[in-house]
Amino acid sequence: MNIPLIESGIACLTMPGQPQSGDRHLVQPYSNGLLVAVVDGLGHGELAAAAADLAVSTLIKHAGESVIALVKRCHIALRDTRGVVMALASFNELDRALTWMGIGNVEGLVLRAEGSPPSKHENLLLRGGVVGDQLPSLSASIIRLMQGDTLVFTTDGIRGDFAKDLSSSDPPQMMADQIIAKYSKGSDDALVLVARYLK
Ligand SMILES: [Mn+2]
Repeated sequence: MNIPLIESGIACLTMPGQPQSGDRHLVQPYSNGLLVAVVDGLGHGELAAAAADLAVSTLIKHAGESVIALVKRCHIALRDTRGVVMALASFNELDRALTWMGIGNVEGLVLRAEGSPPSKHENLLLRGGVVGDQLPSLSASIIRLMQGDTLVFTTDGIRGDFAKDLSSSDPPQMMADQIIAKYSKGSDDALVLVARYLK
């Protein structure tokens, strides 16, 4: 039987008083890999959501390209919008590796499957900027993956200290639900994406 590349979990909250969230996520397979991302449209409500939707559709269309190429494509596509911040990760099955990068106010880590609690983790390299407005110089990092390693991406509606609570033995959806329940600020849209490498 064909084992999927990842098991994912997603949880989100809309800022109180707003008709819709400006936070989006995507999980998009491509040949020999899979792209995941969280996108936060600047501000709140409809215009934020429109910018985030355009970023997501651009990423889906070109999912197999490098994360640097993807950010550049989004930057061009989003010029007439408010812009977004985003975290991107591309799982490459042939290399058993993850290439990732973050632009602006997002958080990301990979929780290692091995080792006794507290599990070790690697932090996403973040650069300041806004996709669609002001891009930093782009550089991605690559890390090798072991079966059970778990990627966590959050938007800035989640407090940054969630890492201390994570257990790599919890199912991804449970992890996402627990992070949003315990660490959402309540003053912004919030989104958590968890992706566990299964191969
Ligand atoms: Mn936000």
